[in-house]
Amino acid sequence: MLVLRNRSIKGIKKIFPGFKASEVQGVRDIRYDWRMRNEPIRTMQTKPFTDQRPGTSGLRKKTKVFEQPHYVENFAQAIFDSLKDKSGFSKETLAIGGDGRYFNRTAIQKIIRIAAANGFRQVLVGRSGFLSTPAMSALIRRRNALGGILLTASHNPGGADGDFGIKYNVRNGGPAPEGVTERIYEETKKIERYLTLESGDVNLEREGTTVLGNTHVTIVDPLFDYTEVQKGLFDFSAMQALFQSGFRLRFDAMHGITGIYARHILEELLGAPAGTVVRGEPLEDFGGIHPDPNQLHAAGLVQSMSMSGAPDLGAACDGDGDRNMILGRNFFVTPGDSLALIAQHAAECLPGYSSGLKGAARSMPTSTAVDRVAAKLGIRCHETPTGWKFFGNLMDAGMCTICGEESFGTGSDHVREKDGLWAVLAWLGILAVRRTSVARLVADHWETFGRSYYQRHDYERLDLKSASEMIAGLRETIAGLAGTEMADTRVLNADDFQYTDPVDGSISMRQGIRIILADESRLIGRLSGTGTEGATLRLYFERCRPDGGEPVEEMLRPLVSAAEELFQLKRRFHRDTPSVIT
Ligand code: VG1
Ligand code: CO
Repeated sequence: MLVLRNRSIKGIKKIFPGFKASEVQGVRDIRYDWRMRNEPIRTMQTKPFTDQRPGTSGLRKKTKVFEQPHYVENFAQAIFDSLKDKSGFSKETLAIGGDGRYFNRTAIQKIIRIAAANGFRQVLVGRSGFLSTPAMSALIRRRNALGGILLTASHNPGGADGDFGIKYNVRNGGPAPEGVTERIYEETKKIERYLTLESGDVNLEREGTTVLGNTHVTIVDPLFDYTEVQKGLFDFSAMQALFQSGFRLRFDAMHGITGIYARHILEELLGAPAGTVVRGEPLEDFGGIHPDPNQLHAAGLVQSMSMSGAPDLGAACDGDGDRNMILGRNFFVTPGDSLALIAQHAAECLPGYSSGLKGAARSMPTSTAVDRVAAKLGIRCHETPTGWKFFGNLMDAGMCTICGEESFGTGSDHVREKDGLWAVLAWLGILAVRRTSVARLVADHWETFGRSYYQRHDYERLDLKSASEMIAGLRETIAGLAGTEMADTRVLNADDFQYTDPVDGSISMRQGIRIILADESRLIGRLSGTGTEGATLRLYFERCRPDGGEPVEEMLRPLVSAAEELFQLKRRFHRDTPSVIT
């Protein structure tokens, strides 16, 4: 083992001519371990698994499925096989990390060996195998990596009996688009061998470089690149002043990966009092909860925001740190309103956006609140299918700065993933300038733009076959609904949403049953692409009104009854209440 301490980059280059400065960015001690450099490459025989088609966001299954021999290896090799052109990977960097859930470290060690055997020049791994999804995106972009492999099933529960997942992100830092995931799937169906090394494990706990075959495996600080990106967007001193003035935040990391980022940025850099971040240690099973930041799974936070003496702002993030929930005192901000409000105030309150927004975007089921803000700002608002991968092209082409989804996803073109902590920083930045309450800010927004009364109802663990048949049946008949009476008004248009990407012309069909009513209300139904048990039906309800003070349930009741009739959930599935309402 060779340890180079506090050397200048120039000094190291003299010793190792192939050395690249990006390898040690944010690293204090530059350590090199050469012991595994002569490991021979092994070709392992394998057989295809038939179930490795990625869904809305990567390959997600029960952990037990991933623990089968060769399962992770096949998928990793299939990713590399799908990417390989003649030049191979000898000039390329691959990033690896995950949300700290059970099986993360095992999967990471396997993937490191396969990446090394496939000839990557460099592999970057977050210390302890940690990288949040947005931090992965930042790392890929800043270190010019070919792509990144994320070990996470996001907001799904973890542990030996929970879920595991693998997502592949491409060079722009974003989730692989459908063309890429389909190519990976094709490779998984015909795979016969994978390449690996018989080396021991790389020490993931210590920053530094292990030379494995021809590959430099560098353990990096998972916080460094991400934090640098956030510093460039927000006025940290204004936020420090906000905390100094007595402003209080409660941030629930739900034992996911965001805890390490939130403690560093909120408590260490912005001076929020210790204890601001709760459930901050990443745990392999998230302490037994669903790390999903909504009113049901983060009920404790919701409750603490409704007690007397509650903090000014409440926030939570999911397992891999790309989702966020925003709460005021006794006040829930819908993800659609949060997106609209950030877009509304960004240029005036957040330095990274002071030159204005190039455009906005939302997924189809997301509320139209941001559309109204975009119209006022004179920018376009794009409507994409569900899944962050659809925003990447728009951002790369400079057509969109801020985007979001109703599923607690908000983000901007600073990376190519949704970014939970970014949304919290955006709210802090806005509140630091506006100096008012969350509830007041939202009420002002409704006064100016009107309100989208909005809810999503999820029906989980439905029989997969009948749910698929139901959607297929509706697809056939849906167009006939146009002109009929529904929910005290008339159906203006009913279809199965189809999207043509304005940048590359690719077409995505069958993206959700959509009914638009004459009063601009919307009723949408689609099957989830991230579940691991049976089918999950998601029903989305939106009703726009110029005033904001009505109870949501009452406002949406006619739409909910119309959906019950249309989807016949009672008759088909014997369900009369949803599993989760958000
Ligand atoms: C869900 C959400 C979608 C989100 C996706 C990944 O997909 O609806 O908006 O992009 O999860 O989020 P589906 O197909 O189950 O509706 V995450 O935080 O799991 O990366
Ligand atoms: Co997530």
